[in-house]
Amino acid sequence: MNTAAGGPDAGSIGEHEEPPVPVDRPPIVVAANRLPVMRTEEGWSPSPGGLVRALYPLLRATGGKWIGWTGDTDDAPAPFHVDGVDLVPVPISAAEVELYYEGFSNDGLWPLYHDALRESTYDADQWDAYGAVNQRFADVLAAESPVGALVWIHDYQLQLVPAMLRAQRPDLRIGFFLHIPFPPHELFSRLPWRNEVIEGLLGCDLVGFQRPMGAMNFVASAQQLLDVEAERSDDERTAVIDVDGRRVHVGPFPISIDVAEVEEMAAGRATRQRASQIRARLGDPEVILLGVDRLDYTKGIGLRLRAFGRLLEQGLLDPERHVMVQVATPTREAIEHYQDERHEIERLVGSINGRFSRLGLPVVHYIYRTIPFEELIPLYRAGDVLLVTPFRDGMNLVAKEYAAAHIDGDGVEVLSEFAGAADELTDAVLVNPHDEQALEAAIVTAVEMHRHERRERMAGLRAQISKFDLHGWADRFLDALADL
Ligand code: GDG
Repeated sequence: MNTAAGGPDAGSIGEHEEPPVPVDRPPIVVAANRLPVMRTEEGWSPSPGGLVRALYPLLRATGGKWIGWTGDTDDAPAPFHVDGVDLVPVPISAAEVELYYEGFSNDGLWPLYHDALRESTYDADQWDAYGAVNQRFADVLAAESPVGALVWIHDYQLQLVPAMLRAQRPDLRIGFFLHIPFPPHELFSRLPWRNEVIEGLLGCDLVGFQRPMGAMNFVASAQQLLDVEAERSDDERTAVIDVDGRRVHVGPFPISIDVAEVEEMAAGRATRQRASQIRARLGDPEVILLGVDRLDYTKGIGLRLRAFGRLLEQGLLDPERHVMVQVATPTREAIEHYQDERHEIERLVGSINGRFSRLGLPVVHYIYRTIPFEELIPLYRAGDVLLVTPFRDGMNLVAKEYAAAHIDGDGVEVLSEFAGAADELTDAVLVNPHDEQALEAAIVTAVEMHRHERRERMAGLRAQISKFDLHGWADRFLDALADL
């Protein structure tokens, strides 16, 4: 997961009322690249992030564990407890961070799984390190998982773990969830180690994806590469694959956010005051257009900046009435594609501001920092139009957080069809961001939308996210795994 799949937000586990955990659940063991803790001056403290908050109560109540890397390469502490949960560190060396994490995972798999938006590096040494780290995770899981446990492995860094674990512990029920898209076979088949990755995932009992399309892409690749039998459901959303007399279930499990938590934060008086203060600081514009993303080339930040610049140029937006705020959180800064993307975005911000800003009043406010979650919520509230324009995105939690924060019932989202969130958030202004004119038109539609329509659409977005929140997502996956 990236930034704990819920972002580097703040707050500690246990502050909110925890949903009841079914008492008859077997122990749950989670494996993810990162452990859900950060080192502070007082010792380890739970990392902020929605996923952690959703899973922690389940682990605590079932006597479960979390297995992952601490983020430090210089030591691997013995297992420890935080907030009543056992945490088991997996050591990763500095050389492995370069090869397994920055290399194979983030410079090989990440671009390939996102429509091959950048060229992937396929390097045998990186692949070997990926295999070695995956084997280490599998060994730790095999040693640490109680008999009959449900093991839930997360994301593209750990795709070989399921088969490696099954080889040692056939008694376990093994589930895997991919937070990013699974590409169509034509792209996936570029991967020199494509068969090994599919074989790794087929070690599962249950493989979950964000969208039905990802699930079906995976099934198609498994059939083409390994000649396995698969039975698809009539609606083509789920399938069962036969592997060595075992049945591997495949389906969509779209992730969500902790809606109640975001609403609670958004409802405070301090948030309201801060939102008005932000608006005043921006020069009291009529419309604040907002983007919040990791600075990743998949997120389409440049696309929306260019569209904003063109609309100013054509006079369809007015720098005195419309301003843009773009929060771009630093990420994977050691990788060249990310350095290039940052330069391009900063060049665009500079050129739009040079052209359209007034003294003391930039037209694009660009923040290249991670800001605290308590600061992000008033920004969401202040934002009149949210721009979510990825070329490809597993889900996009920002699109859901924005709707949850808009307890005032107002606000519009422009949302790329290529984000997983587009399957559910059909009340957003959906757009193909590759189409320059369509993107401009979508922004204008959102900016000019009548209040009545804005409120209607926001009600639709809010109803949708309340139906399926993060706790429901975790329950649905674990129930499906437990029932197999
Ligand atoms: C992967 C998939 C999928 C962002 N900037 C700041 C900040 N954030 C938080 C947001 C949100 C999270 O980070 C980003 O959510 P995304 O959905 O865009 O996630 P990715 O990092 O790309 O992660 C994605 C996700 O996994 C979950 O399955 O949705 O498709 O790529 O929560 O709030 N948080 C704070 N400061 C920031 O500056 N505090």
